[in-house]
Amino acid sequence: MRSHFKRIFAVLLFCCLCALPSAASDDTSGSGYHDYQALTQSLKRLQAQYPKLLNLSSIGKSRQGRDIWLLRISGPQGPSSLEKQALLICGNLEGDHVVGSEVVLGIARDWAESYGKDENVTQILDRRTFYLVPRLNPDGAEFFFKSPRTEHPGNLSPRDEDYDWAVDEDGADDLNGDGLITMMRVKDKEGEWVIDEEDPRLMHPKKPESPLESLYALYPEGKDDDGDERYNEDGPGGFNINRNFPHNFGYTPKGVGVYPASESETLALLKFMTDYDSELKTQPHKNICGVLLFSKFDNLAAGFGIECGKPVFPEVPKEESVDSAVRMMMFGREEGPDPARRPAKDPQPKKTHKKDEPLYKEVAEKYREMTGISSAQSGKPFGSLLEYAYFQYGVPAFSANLWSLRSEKAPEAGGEMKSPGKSDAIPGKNPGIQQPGRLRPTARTGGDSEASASGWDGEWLDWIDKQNGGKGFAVWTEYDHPQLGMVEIGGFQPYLRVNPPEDTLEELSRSHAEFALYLASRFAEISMDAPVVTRKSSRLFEVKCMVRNNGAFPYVTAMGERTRRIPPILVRMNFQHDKEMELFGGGRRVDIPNLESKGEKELTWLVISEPGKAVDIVLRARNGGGTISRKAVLR
Ligand SMILES: [Ca+2]
Ligand SMILES: [Ca+2]
Ligand SMILES: [Ca+2]
Ligand SMILES: [Ca+2]
Repeated sequence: MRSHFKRIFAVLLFCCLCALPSAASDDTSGSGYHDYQALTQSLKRLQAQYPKLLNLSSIGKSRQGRDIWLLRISGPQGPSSLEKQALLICGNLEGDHVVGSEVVLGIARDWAESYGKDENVTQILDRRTFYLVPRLNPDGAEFFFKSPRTEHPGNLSPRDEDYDWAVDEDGADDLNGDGLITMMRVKDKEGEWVIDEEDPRLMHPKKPESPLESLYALYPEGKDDDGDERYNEDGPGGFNINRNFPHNFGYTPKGVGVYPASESETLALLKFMTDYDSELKTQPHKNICGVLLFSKFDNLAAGFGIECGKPVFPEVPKEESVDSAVRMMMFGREEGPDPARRPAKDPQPKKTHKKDEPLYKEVAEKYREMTGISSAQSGKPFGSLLEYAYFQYGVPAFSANLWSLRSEKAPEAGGEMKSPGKSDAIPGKNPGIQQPGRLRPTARTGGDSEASASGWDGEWLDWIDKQNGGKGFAVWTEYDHPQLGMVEIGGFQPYLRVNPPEDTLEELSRSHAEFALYLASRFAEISMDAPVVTRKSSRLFEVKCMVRNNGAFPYVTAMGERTRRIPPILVRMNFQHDKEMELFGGGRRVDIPNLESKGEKELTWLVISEPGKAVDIVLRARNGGGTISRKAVLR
């Protein structure tokens, strides 16, 4: 049967030769990855070059005092940037996901250069405001540019990750001096891993029949600095900002000093989204009608909608902490929770509201079409900005992970790609490297289930060998470890599986700039027709008015209706001569909580008045285009 299936294997859409994500702080080229200084320079230069279009400000400081930059982009035409409906775009929440900030920066550049030249860009920038936060976690991102290289998803708040009362006491060490923090494997009869028979670079979980002499233990590269028999269990920092938002937060009483928005970076963004300005007498950024993120989660190519993961605190119980570090190194992400630690009952919504599903589906389909990215790997989020933005802030929220192995159909022609995936080469249902007894987090859609359930490390090796000139895997080499004896050090190079080669960044930015424009153009557009007045008797007038949503999105998502954060569409009837006029039917103030796309609502009033007097009808739709006033003379 198997041979009848079309062969599926991992293909990277933007594959290029001999490329690795590499750090380039030189900004003159306009490409490559930017460290904090280079990013700051780039943003300032853009602002200086396009002062009418861009405004750069800092929404707060990171733990180490770096500015969290916000770039506001809006065309000078039309209403003020605070009145226009806005899309918030945010990247690099996870410290190691540097690609996110590069794409946000690339989008800003693209629009700045195209405004006034490209009609679509000009038109949408004149109608909308864009808030761009390229790097929400600037401290964590700096690790990408440091040697030795080690993936660091968190920020740099000092934390005791293993509850031994010492803080940041045991970080990784580059023992073999190759500038990379990789893995150590050591023969251990109590180990959980064996070397793959076909490809000795690969490790996979032991089987019941695996001989004891073949077993290995895996550790991240380093020494046990504090003698607690755990390796690199508590390095510098930090907390993953994309786990720190106040929805579906992974709270346990053990999380001393960590609570939703405990981190300054998280709080800076939340404040920006929700703050009240006493001078303006409003929440100035209430005009945010949608959120687009670049993070490790994906609900655009990997599926659609949002399904929350089970919240688990990033720390794990003592006995598991080495495993967890290994898991992070091998899989680049945290694993699912232990069922025993699951909270008993949780009132928070965890799934896309049924009524919002078509919206998510439509956007995801358009994303695939516009970017050419048709599948992605994604775990399920918890405590993420994606969840907060939709489940609490109430706006449509999307996240693209930009770079992961994708399971695509092999091209029919072009022999280069035609090698079988590793899943065929290794016997067993779940080949590759895996946490014993657990499946890797996989994409919910986009790829056949078998490929999704199999270990991806073999696929990554395949990519390295065939598409990346063999670069990206540090070959296992012997090392005499002071505590463990003879070990081998090797494994995937840090960041390889998180950030793409730098020559893909331009195309990623271009396609995502286009997608962001599309997304912003979908927002609700509330309009009000001219009122129709009918004289019912000598002093009785009927006033009718039609309110419409001409946009592609509803005024409020179904989730937004539930959270009630977004104010309803308000319609007020004002008399020009209060003393001589009286409202006989209808309300002085009418609230319209929601209007579907292409939806309409007719409002009717009955007014007792002398003929010739006038009424004003004022509509205010904060998330639908602002204020509209209509006058009607009663005759
Ligand atoms: Ca500690
Ligand atoms: Ca320790
Ligand atoms: Ca090393
Ligand atoms: Ca230790």
